[in-house]
Amino acid sequence: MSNRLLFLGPPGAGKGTQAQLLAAERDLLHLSTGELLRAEVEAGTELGAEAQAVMARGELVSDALVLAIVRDRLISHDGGWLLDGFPRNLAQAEALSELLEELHQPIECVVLLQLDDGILLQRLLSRGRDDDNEAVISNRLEVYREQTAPLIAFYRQLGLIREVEAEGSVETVAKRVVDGLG
Ligand code: B4P
Repeated sequence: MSNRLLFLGPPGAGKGTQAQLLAAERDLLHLSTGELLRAEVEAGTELGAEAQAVMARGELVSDALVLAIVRDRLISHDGGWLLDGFPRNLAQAEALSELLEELHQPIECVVLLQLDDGILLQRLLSRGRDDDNEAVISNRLEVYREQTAPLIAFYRQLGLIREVEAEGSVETVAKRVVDGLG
């Protein structure tokens, strides 16, 4: 059973939704960089102020900032984990590999959620978070294609990718995720 997992996929594919379910079922630490950044914004910290404007444009927050957050959480945690929305570019993926080598905790599986742009757009528009308007979503999709999608080849080459079709109900997708993990 895989206890060290990444969830990868475009914005709105349901990474957060599925990661939360699986983490609860397997008692894993669920680390969502998006959630952690939104919590910093909410708490009005200096870090949150820095992240807020970047997130509102649909761009990626600085690697150094996100890495510091993840590093802190992983170093102080004993047990399995599930990373959701991180890494989001090659620099983050390489930094994560170094950190995990240091911790002797290699990734066991990368779940890739795949979904058509049309459905992504519908899901995000109906969620209606601050960064869920059409212009910002289209920028987030572009950032995904340019910066995050290259991670698919990066992890495929390591034999870690499990592709999951993310269309259908939350329960249907959850079952596919579990089946994909074997
Ligand atoms: P995230 O918080 O990661 O959000 P997301 O990619 O937009 O959504 P996700 O795929 O998790 O979809 P969800 O389950 O919520 O990122 C937000 C921002 O934070 C980024 O743009 C960036 O600025 C910043 N950020 C985060 N991580 C970063 C990093 N590592 N480096 C730099 N910047 C970073 O689902 C979406 C909606 O669909 C929900 O309303 C949900 O209820 C619904 N849904 C889910 N599954 C469904 C299903 N099967 N059927 C119908 N609806 C479904």
